Amino acid sequence: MLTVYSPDHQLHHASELKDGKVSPCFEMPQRAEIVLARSLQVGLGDIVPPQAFGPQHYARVHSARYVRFLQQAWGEWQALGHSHDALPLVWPVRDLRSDIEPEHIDGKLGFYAMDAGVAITAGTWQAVSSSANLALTGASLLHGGLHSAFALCRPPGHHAAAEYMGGYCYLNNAAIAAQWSLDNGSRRVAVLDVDFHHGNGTQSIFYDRSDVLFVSLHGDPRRSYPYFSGHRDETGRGAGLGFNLNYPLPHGTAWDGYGEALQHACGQLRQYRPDLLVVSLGVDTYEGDPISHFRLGTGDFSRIGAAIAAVGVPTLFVMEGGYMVDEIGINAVNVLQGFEH
Ligand code: Q9C
Ligand code: ZN
Repeated sequence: MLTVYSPDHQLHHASELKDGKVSPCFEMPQRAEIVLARSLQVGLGDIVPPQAFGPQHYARVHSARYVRFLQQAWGEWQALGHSHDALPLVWPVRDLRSDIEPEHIDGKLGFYAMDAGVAITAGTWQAVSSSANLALTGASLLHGGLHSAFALCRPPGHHAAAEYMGGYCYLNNAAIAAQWSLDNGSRRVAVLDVDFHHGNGTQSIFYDRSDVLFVSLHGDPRRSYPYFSGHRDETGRGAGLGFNLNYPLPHGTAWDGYGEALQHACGQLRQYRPDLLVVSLGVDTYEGDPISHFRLGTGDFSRIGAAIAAVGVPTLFVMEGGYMVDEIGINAVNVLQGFEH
């Protein structure tokens, strides 16, 4: 399988708050480098660079002002004399006003964020736009006739919605690729999200639509991030009713429970008969993951790939989470090899 990769991701290496201290994000540059190294080691296939797409493609699923904010935030932050990461720290929850975009960067950061896990740094825009371009390049390669491709995206994307970032995600790479495919002749696209965390951003972007089926397996939001979405009763709205399927799974889920839910999910995907399947590929379902609590073993990732292959449609894999850095390469590439065999 072909891998789309760019070293630009290294320009984003941010900090987050952990245990009352500022420390490097779990979402760190080594993640993508280790996946790339594993892809090369097993001879997965060619490594190709992204084509230059632009903000107009991101604005098909994000608002234009949000894309502009991402592009300009570091400059605004720097203009105030700051040199360390820009972190959102205030949010318009419940009855606070969210109809007026603040002018001050501190206000804008909170306005366009769902949590504090999305620092903006000097290289963030370059890294996130490049990450989106990897997914877009993958979509265009499949449009050209390839049966599968792997976009080694970093930063990840599935927590980012039309107008907010969150959970290490800025631009929703999977959603941008799905939309590009619809804009270029696909009639139905499905997104299967196997990251440990619910893909709230992707769900939100396509919630009212029947041309994108969103299916997600994840830790039950009663105990797991993002806490405020991912319940089973979120099934879509209006024309989108029935085109959003959540499989919240209990703490400690291992292959028995996971495989059963995945089989069911893949049955739904097959019935939908999409022209393209986009897989939000997180491997933070691994038993050794430092911030998640499923118990999948390394071999189980090959089974995920085989189950996805059985859906039988052109498939674009888009990298999302996975924080056990030592094993992230083996686990991610096992999915891709499981798909191919
Ligand atoms: N103590 C993705 O997997 N919360 N994002 C971390 C750590 C945020 C995960 C808390 C988790 C976001 C793409
Ligand atoms: Zn995750």
